[in-house]
Amino acid sequence: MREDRQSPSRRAALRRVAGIATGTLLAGCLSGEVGTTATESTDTETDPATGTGTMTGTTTPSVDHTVGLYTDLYFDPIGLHVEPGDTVAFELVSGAHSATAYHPDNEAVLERRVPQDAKAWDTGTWSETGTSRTITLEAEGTHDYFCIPHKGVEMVGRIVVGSPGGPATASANPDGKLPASARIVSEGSVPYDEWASE
Ligand SMILES: [Cu+2]
Repeated sequence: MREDRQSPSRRAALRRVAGIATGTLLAGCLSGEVGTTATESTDTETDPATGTGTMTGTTTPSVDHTVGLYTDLYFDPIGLHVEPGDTVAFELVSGAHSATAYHPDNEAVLERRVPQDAKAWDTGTWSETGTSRTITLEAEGTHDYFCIPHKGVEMVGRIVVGSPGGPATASANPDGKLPASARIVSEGSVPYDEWASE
């Protein structure tokens, strides 16, 4: 079901907007597992009910990679290669989305598609356009993830941490087509437009 997606030129325009936003709006922080707060942030408030950090200032921990979340229902890049310990900022460009690992502890996950030693990383669903939620990925292998509201319309993504491996490499993602782990490693990043046009 790709009919809802807009033209490449429109997406390119959105991505340019995303680039601007990346430069001006700095990320929130939600590092590692949900409930932890980045220790290097001095302007973070913690909700005592959930322990979830909420960024209130304009500084951010260092971000190694950025993935955009779009109201046309895709992650861009759809495939990303990172090193263990790298941080990835998920930037909400438009709409309301989440980036949620296929980990049995996360909502609506029927099968594990992250390495056995991976934490159940999840940004949660949010709608504050222009803000980011950041995770740190330690567990080496292939991490598939999805958007909670839009998993049913193929809003899925893949991050390879270090070398490919784990259950995501053993079967096709049940919710959407994803680039092979080896390709992600060789290209470093697979843009959504490029992938969708193949
Ligand atoms: Cu979504």
